[in-house]
Amino acid sequence: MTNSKDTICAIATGNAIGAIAIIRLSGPNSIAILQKSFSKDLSKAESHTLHFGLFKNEEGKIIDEVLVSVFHEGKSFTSEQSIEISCHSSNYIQQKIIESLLRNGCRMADAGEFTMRAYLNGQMDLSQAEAVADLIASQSQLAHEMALKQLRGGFSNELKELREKLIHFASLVELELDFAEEDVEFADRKELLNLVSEVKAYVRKLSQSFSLGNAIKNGVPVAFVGRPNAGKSTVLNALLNEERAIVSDIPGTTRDTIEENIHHNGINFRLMDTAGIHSSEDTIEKQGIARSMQKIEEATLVVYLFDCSTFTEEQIEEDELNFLKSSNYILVATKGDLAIDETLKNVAKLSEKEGQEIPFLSIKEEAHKSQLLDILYDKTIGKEIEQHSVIVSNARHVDKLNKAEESLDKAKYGLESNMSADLVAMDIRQAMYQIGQITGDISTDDLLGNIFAKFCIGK
Ligand SMILES: Nc1nc2c(ncn2[C@@H]2O[C@H](COP(=O)(O)OP(=O)(O)OP(=O)(O)O)[C@@H](O)[C@H]2O)c(=O)[nH]1
Ligand SMILES: [Mg+2]
Repeated sequence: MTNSKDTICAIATGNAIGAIAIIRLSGPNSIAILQKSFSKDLSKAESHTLHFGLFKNEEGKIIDEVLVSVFHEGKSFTSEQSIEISCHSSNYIQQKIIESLLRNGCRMADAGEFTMRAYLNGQMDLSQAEAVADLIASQSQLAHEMALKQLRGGFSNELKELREKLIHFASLVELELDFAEEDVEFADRKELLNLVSEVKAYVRKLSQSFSLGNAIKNGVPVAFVGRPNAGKSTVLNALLNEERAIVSDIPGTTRDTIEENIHHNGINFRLMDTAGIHSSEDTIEKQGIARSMQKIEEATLVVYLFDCSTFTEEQIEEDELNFLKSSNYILVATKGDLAIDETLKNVAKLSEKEGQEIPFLSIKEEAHKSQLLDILYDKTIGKEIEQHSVIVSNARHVDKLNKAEESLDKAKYGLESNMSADLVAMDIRQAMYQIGQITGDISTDDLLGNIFAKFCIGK
């Protein structure tokens, strides 16, 4: 566990190559330690001021011209006295500065220690601290918005309020236990039942948003599947605007799966082009087809593409039976430019039978690309995002929420069936314990160690 009396330092800008790098210090001796190497006097420097000067090693040799930011205790990210040194981003310079700082009394920060200190010093709760990591890792607009929302409070405040109310009632119920002989009821059972139901509903709403949160955070896997020559690779290339996959009129062109990311409506879609599925004796093709099957399982949405100019209903039925059955899939007709009246009729018939609209794609139509992406969005994110104003994206949180819900269920049952106060109180306490672990009102060294070890050094 961290000792906040130490002054810690680390490179905050990772291994990124850029014009400048930032080295961070936090702890009671930050200014004093830097002062030993810095050419300007910082003894009267006010908080949030910048100072340009020379960073020198112990022999007085100039290492770099740097810009130093000063933050006083109570006014920094960690709430401790802090310094940020902006230097030129040569690895050599960074290492030399770190060496001097270590020699002058700093120690290297552990992974996530700056954020852990911010949490321990009450600057943020635990779920907000975790949001710092999410914010840094965010790769798409919605992932960024979600992390930012959580960093600014998100569902923590509401959870805290509900937990406070539960604490109040749990203590009343426990008080009753002290007067067991007298058969008194301090906690109004009806009110308590309402509260337990309210908390349970909220907890459930949060945990149900997890699949959406996970999709926003980690991207949505979408598999393009179908028979050989259906036009799967052509569609992938068109969406990516590059000749990523080989396209040819020889059936069985794609042997391996190809995965690429594309952003649409703030979401990262992981597109997977797969080998055309049919019965094959070719060993390599067979392996490719096995991979296609695996991708079908991985995908949140499977896009089944069929050539509208050659398909038969029997073929599609067979494929639905063979490999689409347990997946969430949509049908898409390709080679729309080759469609004749009869094709249109056949697809319309199929569409009616399937109970879904079947869009036509053609490489000749630029507009089809964004139409397909809109469909992917609607079928995966679109409906759900309207239902969830708060979104959970952290697996640890959802685990605690599920456990809290279990205990609340028990408490609810206990209240409804007039069970003894001590049993009800125990279930409520258990729910509070789980909720408290999300916000960090309850934390153990192990829990914190686990969470912050996943951070990088310098965060
Ligand atoms: N006219 C027309 N031809 C298309 C269209 N899309 C694909 N094709 C042609 O159909 C053939 C097969 O396309 P691919 O994209 O390689 O098909 P695939 O589904 O990836 O095939 P496999 O990798 O063999 O499973 C190629 O000759 C493409 O040029 C389209 O919209 N219109
Ligand atoms: Mg292909």
